[in-house]
Amino acid sequence: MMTAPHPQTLANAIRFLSVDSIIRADEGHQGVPLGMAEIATALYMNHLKHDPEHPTWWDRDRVVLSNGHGSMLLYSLLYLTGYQKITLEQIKSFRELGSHCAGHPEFEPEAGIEVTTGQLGQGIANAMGMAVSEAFLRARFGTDLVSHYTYAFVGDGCLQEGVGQEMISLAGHLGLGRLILLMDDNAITDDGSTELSISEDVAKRFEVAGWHVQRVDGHDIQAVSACMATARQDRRPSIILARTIIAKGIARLQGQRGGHSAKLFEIDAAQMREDLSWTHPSFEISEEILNAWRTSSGAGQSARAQWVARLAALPTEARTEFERVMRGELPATLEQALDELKERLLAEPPRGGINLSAAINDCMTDYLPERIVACADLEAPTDHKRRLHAFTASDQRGAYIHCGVREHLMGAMCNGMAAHGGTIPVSVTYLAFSDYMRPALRNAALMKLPVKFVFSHDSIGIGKNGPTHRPVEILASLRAMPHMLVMRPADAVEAVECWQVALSYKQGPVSFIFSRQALPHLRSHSVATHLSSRGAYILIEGKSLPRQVTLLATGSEVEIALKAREMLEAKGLSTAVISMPCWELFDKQSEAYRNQVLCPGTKTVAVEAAVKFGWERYLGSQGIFVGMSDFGLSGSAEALYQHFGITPEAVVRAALDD
Ligand SMILES: Cc1ncc(C[n+]2csc(CCOP(=O)(O)OP(=O)(O)O)c2C)c(N)n1
Ligand SMILES: [Mg+2]
Repeated sequence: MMTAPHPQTLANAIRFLSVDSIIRADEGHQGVPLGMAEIATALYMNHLKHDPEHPTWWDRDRVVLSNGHGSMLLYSLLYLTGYQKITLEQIKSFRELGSHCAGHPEFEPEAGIEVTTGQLGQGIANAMGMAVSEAFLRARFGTDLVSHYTYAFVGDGCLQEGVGQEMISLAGHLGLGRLILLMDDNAITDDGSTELSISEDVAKRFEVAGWHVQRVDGHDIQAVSACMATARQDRRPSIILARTIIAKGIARLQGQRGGHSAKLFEIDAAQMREDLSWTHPSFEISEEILNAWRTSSGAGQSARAQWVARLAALPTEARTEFERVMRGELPATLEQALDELKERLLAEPPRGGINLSAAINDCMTDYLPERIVACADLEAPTDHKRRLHAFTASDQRGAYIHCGVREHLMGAMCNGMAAHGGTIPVSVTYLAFSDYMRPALRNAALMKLPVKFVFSHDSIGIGKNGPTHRPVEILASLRAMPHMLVMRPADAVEAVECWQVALSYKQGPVSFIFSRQALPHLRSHSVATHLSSRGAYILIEGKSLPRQVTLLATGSEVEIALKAREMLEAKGLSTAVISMPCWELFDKQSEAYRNQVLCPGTKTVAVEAAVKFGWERYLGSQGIFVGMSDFGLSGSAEALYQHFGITPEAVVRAALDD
């Protein structure tokens, strides 16, 4: 009979796997796996509810490695506990092209990687989003189906980032008691001692925000484990500041600046083997150690079996609805409800673009209870709350989160919600402030998460606020983002169509670019055909064929193009107007369709109240752009459109220009 290995031996297995992999890869960050080996052992051996054979089980605890540079910690744990995708071969190919064990963890739930990390600060904000989803789903479906914790490993760096403070503040305010941070409190970052750059008491920041704070020796497995048990019982979000020594185990580097990622050599590993009395060769984990790790998830496995039985015992209707929500399937009735909304909106006076989105969201409220709107203190001008209730510390059924003025956190939180599954996060703010959430936008695209980002006040038509509020270059920068759909609807019908496309788009995030000013009804004649799904289409063809002029426009400028067309037709020039709500979708259409729409060889003018960057691909060398080449100014929409020359007359002049 095998004797159970000492927990310290189990922790050392993480150390050796990590060091062997980093030496083999010739680079990596040993500081975290060596410093957090005991903390991770306490979590996985004694607390974590998971089933490596069913890595995407919905009611599993979530684990986020926010200090993503320490990726070998996570890969070691996934291999040791038996995640099928993380084999020893994968561990050996750490940092190689195509490996599941990439330099930093890359979102792959089937492999046990809950979220992409590497940009410090993102992970803990994602973790907070996961805790929001869990609380929201638990409030709706009950603890029989939803009852899990979110644990995040976090270092000094994540807590120096501004987004970290935004997270501390809002998670405390919302009372997310199932969120537990495990801090690698080693008082060292890349540059050396944290005294170089920070002097406040970090724990106090958590305390004043209403967190449950504990301090412990991070190398004492039992003590850390006891803190975790206490944290789980506390109703507040928790942080365990676990005092650690960076790179513990490598004599030459432990506690030193170089512990973070200084190059390791075979001699370091040999020395560590001697110091820790480790007799196994590289990459060899003895059967008894592996067995202890592999059986550690036994409690999780039986929890899952009981959960499966509870789910199966539910009345069919309740079970089907829970499964629909968790699979991310839309209710069958939604599409028709949105189709009917088009007619209703057309029967009403024109509204601002953002108010159209508000009406669409209000319609969703009756069909899509899993949709959660997060807004950064712009409820009145964006109007996406309506019948929704606030998600608060005392009532977590609410589907509207008052994020306060914390855009960065809002974006990253929405990413975490989407990665968790079971909710459809919608983030709402002005386009000008999207820069404050840019890392989150980029990570959503990188992970291909289906987050809906709604941006209002999209250009110079926004009332009299100054240039800080007038984005001109941001649209182009979002269009440069791989996997993201950027949609700028021109009227009510397009707005609904774009939302319909967005809701069923699962391959990445969608950014909606909505105007503040009213968008006239332009599509009354063709409501039945879903034209926006092709990205761009002929809104109106020239009166005689072949056409001579092609006008391209998006959003609020489609109206300008239509007025210009009237003037050009009056001069005898056959002119078509192309509405282009989504470039990414249009670029995927067949060449024949694109040629039919763009009619290469005709005089082409594009009009958009933003910079030209990117339009070259449709304009070729001969086409002309009417738009912005500088930041906006204060003044009314009418005055500014005149001032910057974004008018039907300017479009006509461009079309006539040889
Ligand atoms: C946003 C961001 N800025 C900078 C870096 C580069 N970087 C990676 S790890 C690190 C030091 C982080 O310190 P800490 O979290 O304490 O990790 P430790 O050195 O203790 O492992 C830095 C600056 C990064 N990954 N992300
Ligand atoms: Mg540190």
